[in-house]
Amino acid sequence: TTMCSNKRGALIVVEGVDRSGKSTQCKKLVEALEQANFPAKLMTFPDRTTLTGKLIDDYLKNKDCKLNDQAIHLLFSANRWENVEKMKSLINCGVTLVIDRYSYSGIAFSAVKKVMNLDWCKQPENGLPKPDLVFLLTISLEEMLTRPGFGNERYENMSFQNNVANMYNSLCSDKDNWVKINAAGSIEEVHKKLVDISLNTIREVESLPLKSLYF
Ligand code: Z5A
Ligand code: MG
Repeated sequence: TTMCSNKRGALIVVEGVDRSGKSTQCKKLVEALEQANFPAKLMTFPDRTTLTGKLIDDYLKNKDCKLNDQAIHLLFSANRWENVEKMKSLINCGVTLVIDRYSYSGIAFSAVKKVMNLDWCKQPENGLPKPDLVFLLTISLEEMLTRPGFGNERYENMSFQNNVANMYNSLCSDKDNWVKINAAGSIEEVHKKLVDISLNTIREVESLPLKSLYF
């Protein structure tokens, strides 16, 4: 039998364009929370290890992949839905989940294609666990260019990333659980901000029920 804490963990999401430092920060945040005696776990979307994740990985790496824009959008969403039970049971057992990309990536990356409208893109995300806190790591395109790691995957080009940055900004406006962080600072500077804000949120939500995302 697993012992379950009576306090729930928080659902914390980190979003931002390519090379804004999401993966670097998520990893450091989990380590810092654990050190502060708050159980924490890293999750990443897309989760390339699952059935849908393998299709997504193939789509991102293989520019000839024949999945159309609607189908890949729904696969990215399904990839989150596949993980819902796991997410909920961890959170309800007191584990804070730090998630590298979530529904907002799903919406932003698909909506900028202009093939499906914004509302259509939001629908499959309705009902997923709602983040208690969303960090939006902001970085200028010039700064982004100075960082290593611009790869050959689909979407890894400047104009697409610029449109995604604008879409994130419109998703972020008037949302009280979003915090914009200037990610041009050093890794440690950004990290310190994320830890402080996360600890506040973890304490704030520990006795509150986990909500569902609704657009
Ligand atoms: N996608 C989608 O379409 N729909 C969805 O539903 C989801 C995703 C979930 C794959 O995502 C693609 O899937 C992505 C969106 C789409 N397409 N794009 N772009 P991914 O997360 O697997 O890949 P990624 O976004 O390209 O992430 P990334 O390149 O891994 O970026 P990052 O995680 O934000 O950055 P990082 O790896 O932490 O850092 C990049 C480099 O910068 C690295 O060398 C660091 O050491 C350095 N770095 C980090 N922070 C700093 C600071 N503060 N100063 C200096 N240097 C730094
Ligand atoms: Mg990453």
